Amino acid sequence: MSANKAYELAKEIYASIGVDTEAAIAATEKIPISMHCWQGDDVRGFENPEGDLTGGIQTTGNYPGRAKTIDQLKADFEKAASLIPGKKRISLHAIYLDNLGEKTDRDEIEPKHFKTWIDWAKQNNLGIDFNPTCFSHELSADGFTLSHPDDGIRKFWINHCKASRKIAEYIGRELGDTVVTNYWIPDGFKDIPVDRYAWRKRLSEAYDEIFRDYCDPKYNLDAIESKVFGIGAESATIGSHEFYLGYAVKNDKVLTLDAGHFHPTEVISDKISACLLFVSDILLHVSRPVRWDSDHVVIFDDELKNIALEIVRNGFEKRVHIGLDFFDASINRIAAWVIGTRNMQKALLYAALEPTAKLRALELEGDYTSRLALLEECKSLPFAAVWDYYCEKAGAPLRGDWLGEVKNYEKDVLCTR
Ligand code: RNT
Ligand code: ZN
Repeated sequence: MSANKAYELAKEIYASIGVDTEAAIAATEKIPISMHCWQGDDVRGFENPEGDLTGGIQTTGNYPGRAKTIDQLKADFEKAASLIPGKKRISLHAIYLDNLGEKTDRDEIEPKHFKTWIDWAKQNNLGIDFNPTCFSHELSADGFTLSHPDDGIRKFWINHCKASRKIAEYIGRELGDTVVTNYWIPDGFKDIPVDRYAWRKRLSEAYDEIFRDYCDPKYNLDAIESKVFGIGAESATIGSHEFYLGYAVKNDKVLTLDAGHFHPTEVISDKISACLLFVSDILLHVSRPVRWDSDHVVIFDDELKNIALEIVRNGFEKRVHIGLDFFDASINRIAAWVIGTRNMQKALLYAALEPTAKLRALELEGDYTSRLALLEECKSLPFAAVWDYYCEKAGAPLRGDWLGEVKNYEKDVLCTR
């Protein structure tokens, strides 16, 4: 059934509380979502696809059909993207390189290793974001990279990050777009350290070195990601929130907020407005922590809506770069991408349909009774009708129609791998 009939009624209902559904759709269509490539292959990459995932992060599950080549990953990503409305980018990790048949260590990567990704992104009208990969490598095996006390090892990772930054700038130039490069390192202690300051000082100096050379901000922005703890590094994380917030403010870097990287009762939706008073941009890693940084598929829950509301209410669409970061290997990986990304889109549309001006006025008047009443009434407005119409207009499947396509793809493609 087409979405039109229900949409016409929904449009009237929203208009009666002063919300323009067409404007909400137009605003949502413009916001890009950076889909992480690593959902497609359990964060393995193509440097050594059979190698272990290390660095205190984990994908659990062994659902069949994981992408094992660049072409497979591209095909899977295209499939997923075709089932999602709105503007999309792809976030690539350095380990997704095309090594052109030659063993290439992390400090040797060059723009040429990402040429096929760039060509493909151009064909598919996708933006690209980038990430150096400071894990799943023999030189990160003891849990430290940029803060490592060994000069040689630390230098290796600094060089990897520098090489990544050059690649990102190159990609940005090629696409005529700004790439956001995210630096995340696993460095941390399983047990209680005695000299936290020294490790953090080394990390800070390593970043100074990485960012020393000029890089055109038109083509690359550097983002730094904190964490509360990782598996096997429970007692101290060198790159903590205070570390990165301080570094970003002092050095004008983009601050990355990952939804799974804080204590369980903290939420990143509350941090956006505070951090944006002191940093120019934020990169989000929208994820779903279940009791820990478990990276479950993003669902349409209150926190997701609150993240979107914080962005849209304040007009932060240009300053908050929305990236996804989850990896579930226990369900169909393409479905995971589609569910999580459609939910992010849904949340942005939901936020754009809020009668924010009215709510703000009530708040300023101190009429918190009416604020609560209206906020709760908003939850049962005919949002679904607008969402369906948005999908139809974007040429994306309506409601659950995408699932059949994923199941067919599983049968025809994934199960033959
Ligand atoms: C790890 C961080 C990091 C990674 C990706 C693969 O806890 O969230 O962003 O998930 O870079
Ligand atoms: Zn993350």
